[in-house]
Amino acid sequence: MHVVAEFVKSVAKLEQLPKDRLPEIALAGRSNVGKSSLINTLIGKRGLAHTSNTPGRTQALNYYRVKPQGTERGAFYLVDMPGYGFAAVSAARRNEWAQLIDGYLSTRDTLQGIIHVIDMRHPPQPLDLQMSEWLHHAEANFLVVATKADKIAKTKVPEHVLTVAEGLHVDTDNILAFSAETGMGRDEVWRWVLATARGE
Ligand SMILES: Nc1nc2c(ncn2[C@@H]2O[C@H](COP(=O)(O)OP(=O)(O)OP(=O)(O)O)[C@@H](O)[C@H]2O)c(=O)[nH]1
Ligand SMILES: [Mg+2]
Repeated sequence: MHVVAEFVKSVAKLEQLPKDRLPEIALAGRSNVGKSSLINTLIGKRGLAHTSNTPGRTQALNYYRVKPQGTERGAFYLVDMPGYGFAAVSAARRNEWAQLIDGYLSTRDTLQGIIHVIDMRHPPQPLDLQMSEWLHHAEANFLVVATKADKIAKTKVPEHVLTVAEGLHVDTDNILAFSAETGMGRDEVWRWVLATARGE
């Protein structure tokens, strides 16, 4: 898929959200799991979304406008969010992020879908389950992306995906194995993103 993508803006307060009503797909997940890397892999531009070894890199809702080329498909936004569960930022800052994310997820009417990103090396933790239960409760359209597949043996990937599914109480049909390093799962995530952006 050839797309043109650009960083549009960084939103720290709900009043700053774009008003053009393009469809949006947001990335949620624990800090450092690879949300920003997933955006870069999808777009095929390494430095587009800022990534880091240090958790807490993404500090606001970062808007990327994506326009598929050579088709009638319309533009949409990928929205990179700060990660949850990062202990090293101050309680006040954590609270600010939580309010921004909660407010965004529960009120944004142009939000078409949410990608819940999980590091497949580790079984889901309580905050991950909490996010998953929130998605179910809100009847949100979501996809779980279990990433960093390159960090474990290929033959073990299905086992890890199953552990993630059980830990999040989701069906394995709603999970894709992914790697920002090898590009594993990229096409499948793209298919979901494009269909979701069209409201399918
Ligand atoms: N091996 C491997 N490393 C990855 C993968 N995805 C991300 N990483 C690494 O994991 C670290 C965190 O990635 P980010 O994309 O910054 O994570 P994030 O979820 O955006 O983190 P916050 O913005 O802090 O919430 C970086 O060092 C990435 O290079 C992957 O699929 N495989
Ligand atoms: Mg990030």
